[in-house]
Amino acid sequence: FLKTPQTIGVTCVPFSGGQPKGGVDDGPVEMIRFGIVDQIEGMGYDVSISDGMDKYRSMRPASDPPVGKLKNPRYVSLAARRVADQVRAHCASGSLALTLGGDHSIAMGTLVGSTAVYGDDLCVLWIDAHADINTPATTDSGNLHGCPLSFILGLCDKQDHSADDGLFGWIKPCVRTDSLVYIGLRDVDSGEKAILRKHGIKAFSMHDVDRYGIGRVVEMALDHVNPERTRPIHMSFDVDALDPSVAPATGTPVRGGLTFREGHYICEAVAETGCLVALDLVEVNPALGDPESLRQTVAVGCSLVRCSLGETLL
Ligand code: EXY
Ligand code: MN
Ligand code: MN
Ligand code: MN
Repeated sequence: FLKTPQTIGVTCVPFSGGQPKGGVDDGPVEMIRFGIVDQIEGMGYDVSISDGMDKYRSMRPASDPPVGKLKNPRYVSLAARRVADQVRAHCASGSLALTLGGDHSIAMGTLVGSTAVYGDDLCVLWIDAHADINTPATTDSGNLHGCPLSFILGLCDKQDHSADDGLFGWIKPCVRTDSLVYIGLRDVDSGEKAILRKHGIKAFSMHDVDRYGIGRVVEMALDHVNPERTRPIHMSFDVDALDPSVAPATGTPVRGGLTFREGHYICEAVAETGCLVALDLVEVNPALGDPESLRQTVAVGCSLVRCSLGETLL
């Protein structure tokens, strides 16, 4: 694959169906309003933007009763499928696919899209307070933003989520468990811990960040999934990986998170590999908190994106 693409393909996904709080669907428009597109162009990239971002809202089915415990299953499936098409198109044209969420359930789509082009050469960095690997059987909340990885890795029982004539049947397992690594975890459900253990999935929690420092953690994470730094990287960055003092406007904040610098360091180190082909920035919820919390969270989201695309301090 071509290292460091010169074109960025942006997909805005105003979607909140993977969790119960309104407002996360306004994440993309706030980041656009803050100037993320101009900022990226200012760095010398060509930017193309997927059309029809308004369509995501109007895709909500009139009736969408739960399937098992899963909430809004049809809406999540429809939206993620559209995300997959848009991300696939950007990757296929050689662009780096930048997806602005929206809640993290949309990563079902971004990963189907990126792996459709890069296959299982692709590796995944998941930066999050949460593991987002509940299956339809293990989820307590039924919120699909806590589940995207179980679909992508193929860990769900077929009956669980295909009950309603294969609602998520379009998601074929497309990432191997040893091609995924986490950084930032600190709120993992017991069922998720069992899944991580069973499949030997590599995860660096905040405990590891405390012990080794972020520099070593990122190096170890990359060594695990990308030892030669030759595999394309998809980074899915949930803004709640950051400490709530840094990114307060998000739906499921958990204290004890990454500092401002630790978050940015991850992005800078990934940019240095030259291997980034897809980036998700999700869970910015402008409706939560006061105007200053909103401004701070949107600003940090935009600066994480810029650093991932190569902005440096000097
Ligand atoms: N593990 C919890 C659940 O499944 O409901 C919380 C998930 C929060 C997911 C956020 C987006 O990263
Ligand atoms: Mn997440
Ligand atoms: Mn999270
Ligand atoms: Mn499945």
